This record gives sequence, C-alpha cells and structure tokens, in this order.
Amino acid sequence: MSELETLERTLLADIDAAGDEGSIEAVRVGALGKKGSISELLKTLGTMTPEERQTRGAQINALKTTVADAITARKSALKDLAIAERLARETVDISLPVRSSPAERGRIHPISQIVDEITAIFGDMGFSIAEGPDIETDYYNFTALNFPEGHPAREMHDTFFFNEDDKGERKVLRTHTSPVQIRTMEAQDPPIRIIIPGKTYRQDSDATHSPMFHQVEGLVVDKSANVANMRWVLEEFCKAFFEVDQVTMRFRPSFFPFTEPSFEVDIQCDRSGPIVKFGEGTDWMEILGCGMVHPNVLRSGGLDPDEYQGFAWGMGLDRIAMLKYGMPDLRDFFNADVRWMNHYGFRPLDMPTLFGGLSA
Ligand code: 2U9
Repeated sequence: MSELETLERTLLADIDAAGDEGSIEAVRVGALGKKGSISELLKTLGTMTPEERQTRGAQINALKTTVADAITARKSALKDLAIAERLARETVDISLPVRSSPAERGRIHPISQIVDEITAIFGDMGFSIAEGPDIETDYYNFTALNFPEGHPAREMHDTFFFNEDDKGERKVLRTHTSPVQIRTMEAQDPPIRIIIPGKTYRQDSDATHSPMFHQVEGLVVDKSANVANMRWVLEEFCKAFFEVDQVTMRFRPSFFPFTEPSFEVDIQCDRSGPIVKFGEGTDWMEILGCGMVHPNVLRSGGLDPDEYQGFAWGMGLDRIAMLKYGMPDLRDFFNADVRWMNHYGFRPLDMPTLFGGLSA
C-alpha cells in the first residue's frame, strides 16, 4: 500500500471515529491546516521534477478532495445527530395549560368599561368627548350654571371646599361635570355635540353613594335643538346601552337650575326576577336627568339664547354600572380588590363597539 493510501485510510478512519464537532475540527486541522499532513505533502511539490509533480500532484490533490469531502459530510452528520439527540431529550408537555400574557390576565374596571360603551354609542351618533379639571372655581361649578349666590341648590351639592387662596377664592372639587360644558361653549362655536365622562365629588358615603363618583353628561347646542331631539337621542342611547330592541321611557317634570324645562327620566323594566330586565315589565327605574339649557346658562357660555338653544342630560355612571352588571355595593368599586376585579372586570382586548357588541 502506498504512503498516500495509508494516510487516506488513517484520516478516513479518524473522521469516522470523530464523535463531536470538536474532534472533527481537530482531524481537519491535523490534515488540512497550515501544518497538516496533507498541507505538508503539498509543500513537497516544489522540490519535484515537472513529470513527478504531474502524477504526484494529482494524487495529493485527489487525497485532499476526498478528505475535505469526508470532513464536510461527517460535520453535517454530526450536526443532524446533535439535533436529533436534543429533540429526544427536550420533550414538550403539550397538555400543560398555557400561561396567559399580562395583557390577557389584566381586567378593565367596570367604570372604564361603561365609559367605553357610552363613548362608542355617542361616538356613533356624532358626539365627541370633552374633558375639564376636577378642581374648579366656584364660578364654573355654580355661578355660570345659574346657581345664584346663597341659593339652597348649592348646599344640596354637599360640596368639598378648598381653603381660601391668596385672592380669597375658595376652589371646589367639582360636584358635577357641567363646568366642562360651560368651558366648551366658551371655546367653540355651535353646533356642539359633546359627552363628558368624568369624576365628580360630593360629601356622601353609603352603599349607594361614594364621595368620589362618576358622571357622564351630554350637551347639544345648535339653532333648533328641541325636546323631541333630546328624547330621540336618549331613547337611542338607552336601547344601545341596555342592548334591547325597544325601550319605554317616562319623562317626569323636575327642577335643575341649569335647565328649563327639566325632566327626570325613568325607564320601564321588570324587577320581579333576580336581575332587572329592560324593554319589558311594569316597573319604572330612574336613570337620568335632562332638560333644555337655561337661557342664563347659554349666556354664561357666551351664546345668545335668541339665536341658539340646547339640551343637556346627566347620569350617574356608578349607579348604571351597578344596574347593568349587578354589583350590590358601590363601595366595592373603589376597594381595589383583585378578586372583585377578576369577577366583575372585563377582558382588555374585548373593546366595546356597536358592531362587535358592547359587553358580550
Ligand atoms: C350645562 C347645561 C346643562 C346637565 C344635566 C342633569 C340634568 C341631571 C344628575 C343625574 C344623576 C346628576 O349624577 S347625578 O346625580 N344630573 O339630572 N344634568 S341636566 O345639564 C347641563 C349641564 C351643563 C352647561
């Protein structure tokens, strides 16, 4: 056997015996590296005669190709082997429950859900959302809304007052979101169609009252807004909100300083079972107050009551959330109890829309 054949056999045996990537690389360096056995043989070509070089050169190069090919094949086989071993070792238990992501585990508070639902309904009717500060001046919370100084209606609001500031002024925590309507009328020309969801504050606390609570109010001002338009808007809202095809509503005369005429609105329902059903039954439940904006209030907003008229309404969000979703105690809304949230909260990725369903 020639010297080259012996080398070829030895190298091919070494390649076959290499059990991992490290050992195959060692064989490669030993044969084809700078000082490898085949590289050393190639260096001897320079000292040969041209005839010798022709035959010997071809033989050494053939050996080089054979060995290089064998190394490549062995490397790829070792790689496949390693993957197969890993697959056999790392088994996945597909029966384990999938751990949900934080976005799926979190819950939307029922108040946020109700605000999203109401926004979707009025947004569809062409209303936009307006916002304003929680800390208000006496002017925006009362005077501009036609509560004269010393009027008993101011006391009925159980207002939280701040201490007097440098100018002798006592700011208040807004007792309703109505100041936002005044600010909007000051800032923008009619037609105005806005809803104002937000936090409001009154000194009151029991199972159905919290010192901080939520309201949504609405305002429409243009040249022809009237009671019939108001009635339509509120009926459409109630149908969409309570997710029923028809509702019967009762408008009872009432009094608010900022509207004239004013109404308290009841919705017909069935309270005989464990949950209240709307769109049927013989009971009534009060759900909101409304009226035509008082001329003095339009004037406070910088509008001429001979040119413009408007209607407005207000409702307590917490109460209608309790009504719609059946929570018995308002105070639980603000206790930050995760168990309560898991029970009454909503899935964050199910945004309420009119086409996809509000609370499905
Ligand atoms: C402007 C003009 C008119 C807002 C209105 C009511 C009737 C109302 C109560 C419902 C339950 C408050 O949370 S509650 O206690 N609200 O009955 N709110 S009309 O009228 C406005 C507001 C702003 C400039």
